[in-house]
Amino acid sequence: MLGLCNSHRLFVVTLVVLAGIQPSYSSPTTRYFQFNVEWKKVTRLCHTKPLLTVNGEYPGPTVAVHEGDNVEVKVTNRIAKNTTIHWHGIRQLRSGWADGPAYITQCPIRGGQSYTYVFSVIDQRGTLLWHAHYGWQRASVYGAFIIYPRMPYPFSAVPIKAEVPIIFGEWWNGDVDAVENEMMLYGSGPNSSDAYTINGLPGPLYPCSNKDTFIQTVERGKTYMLRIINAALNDELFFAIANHTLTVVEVDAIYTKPFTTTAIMVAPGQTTDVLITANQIPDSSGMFLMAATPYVTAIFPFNNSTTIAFLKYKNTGNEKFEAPTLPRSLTLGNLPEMRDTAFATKFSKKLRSLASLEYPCNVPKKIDKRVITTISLNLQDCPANKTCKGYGDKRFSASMNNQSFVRPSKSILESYYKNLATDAYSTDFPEKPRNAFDYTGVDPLAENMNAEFGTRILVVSYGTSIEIVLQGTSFLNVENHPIHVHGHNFFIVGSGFGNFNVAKHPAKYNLVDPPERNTVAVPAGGWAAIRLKADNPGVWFIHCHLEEHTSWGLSTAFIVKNGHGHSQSLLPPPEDFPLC
Ligand SMILES: *[C@@H]1O[C@H](CO)[C@@H](O)[C@H](O)[C@H]1NC(C)=O
Ligand SMILES: *[C@@H]1O[C@H](CO)[C@@H](O)[C@H](O)[C@H]1NC(C)=O
Ligand SMILES: *[C@@H]1O[C@H](CO)[C@@H](O)[C@H](O)[C@H]1NC(C)=O
Ligand SMILES: *[C@@H]1O[C@H](CO)[C@@H](O)[C@H](O)[C@H]1NC(C)=O
Ligand SMILES: *[C@@H]1O[C@H](CO)[C@@H](O)[C@H](O)[C@H]1NC(C)=O
Ligand SMILES: *[C@@H]1O[C@H](CO)[C@@H](O)[C@H](O)[C@H]1NC(C)=O
Ligand SMILES: *[C@@H]1O[C@H](CO)[C@@H](O)[C@H](O)[C@H]1NC(C)=O
Ligand SMILES: [Cu+2]
Repeated sequence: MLGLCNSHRLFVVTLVVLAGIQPSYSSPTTRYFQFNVEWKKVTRLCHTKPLLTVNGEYPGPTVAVHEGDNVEVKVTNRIAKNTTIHWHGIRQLRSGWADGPAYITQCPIRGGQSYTYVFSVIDQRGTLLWHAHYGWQRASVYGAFIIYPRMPYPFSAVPIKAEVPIIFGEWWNGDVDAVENEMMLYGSGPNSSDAYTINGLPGPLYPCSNKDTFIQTVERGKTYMLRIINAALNDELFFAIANHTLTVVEVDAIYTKPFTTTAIMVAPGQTTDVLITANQIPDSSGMFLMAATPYVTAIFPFNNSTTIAFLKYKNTGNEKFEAPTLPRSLTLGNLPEMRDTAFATKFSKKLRSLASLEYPCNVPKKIDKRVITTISLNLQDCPANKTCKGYGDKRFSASMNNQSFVRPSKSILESYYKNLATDAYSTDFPEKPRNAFDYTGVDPLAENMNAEFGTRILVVSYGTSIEIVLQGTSFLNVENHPIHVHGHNFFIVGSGFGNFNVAKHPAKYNLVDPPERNTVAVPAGGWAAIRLKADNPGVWFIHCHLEEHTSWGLSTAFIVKNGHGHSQSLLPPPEDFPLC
């Protein structure tokens, strides 16, 4: 329960205007965007610093397109560092060159250079995000990617008054690159952020932050759609609105069976569209709190704070935003406690694909291949002559099937496409753990927790129906890992706590209406089974969307080979494709 006392005064100066885009149905068209990656001085919590932005905006510009559109985004790098941009959740059918992860599908765009990402948005609709995919740049380089449907929404009988992006992020007072460099140098846990943000604004619960508060005005009786995006770097988040329920209608740009809830859990890389109806009677402030706070399973230090924003009812007698006083009674009973795994589990179990005639659930009922992989934290012996600042003066790392992934110095997609002889990667990623053990039951610190370094990836032929079982471990600590797959959506057919059991669990899978997503929050100390049809030729990154875990090596990739049909092969690379 979060209480606010009288002394919190609110001065609204910074208002991020993101709303106001209304759907309209048009024929497919080509939409052009110019993204300049550049520094911009930004102040939050009374700290002014040069922040990495797109077009000087924080969060970055909203990319809004219609289902079926062709998209061209010219990214011009105006900084001295390398960069890339990823269109998170966009399928990139046959256009893997435009996916974005550095050294997986492309070499970076160097300072002064440009690269135009060209792709089509095919059979997808809803809310996604875009973000930088180079180092920790996505800490501030992110924005909403909205795909308006060609058909009316399947869920709402009542008109939607407005659609409002609600983007969560994290703010560091210091230099984020330095935080990343420090942790990579010493193998330590990274410094946590100084604030969580809603649309780039921390809200009044942080020092020197009253004026940086997001306020959404609503009209009583009207229904709104919140397009909620978790772009935070390292934190899963709970979100709730005081005295209002949320009706979930879509996740990761896939319609769901609508259901009502008091709060949601959204992991980095995930999106959730909810409907809210302004059906409450506000007090004299006219305000209701919206809040996001971390869902924590880590033992690492984290910032246990809460970012808040407001719903402001119109025509309630308090129209002046200069200095409304928050009443003593303003409370947020809906927000779960930070360690409420029971809530997170209950919430994720409610998610179901819509599975209607118009929007069928094409979950593979039979599979050609099952891959079982651990997703694990690790503790690496300290190399000679190095200073290590992880637990026990060792280095923290992370792995899949005991491989801590090392990115090659040239993009895997380019090497693969050009058939370059390379020892930079190999295609023998183990399809099950080499040494079976009690994954979630081992004493976290008694074991040899070293991983091995490597760049082994998977290869499958076009059209393969594959199941991947993501098995958490108790090395160091059980943690919830949001695993993101590029180039494909997948179906979460099963999940649970403890160890996956091939003799027991597949019989209980949901093969009727499992949720379809691009990022799955694998239960802390448990497993999740995902199924996908590998129908997109290219090279696709699979990784934890907690950036600290990806930096430590919790990733791999898979190659989908060309099929034999005429539209089953990867298109050639664009002319301005960045080379190393
Ligand atoms: C991380 O936090 C520690 C302790 O507060 C501080 O000494 C250090 O300078 C920070 N590092 C970076 C890169 O901000
Ligand atoms: C965490 O949040 C609090 C606000 O509750 C803030 O004062 C503090 O500086 C934040 N940062 C860290 C690293 O704890
Ligand atoms: C909102 O809900 C809280 C309980 O969580 C209640 O005490 C309060 O009176 C409600 N406020 C309004 C304006 O309905
Ligand atoms: C957050 O952590 C600080 C320092 O450990 C503690 O004093 C405070 O009570 C915590 N707040 C919450 C909401 O847990
Ligand atoms: C440590 O580094 C020094 C200087 O680079 C080198 O002479 C020495 O052999 C190294 N020691 C080990 C154990 O690698
Ligand atoms: C992982 O690899 C390391 C390094 O080769 C090895 O020491 C360790 O035993 C392996 N662990 C498991 C669980 O396979
Ligand atoms: C940018 O990337 C290229 C290609 O990998 C690399 O050679 C170069 O050193 C990088 N530049 C910077 C400033 O990191
Ligand atoms: Cu993780």
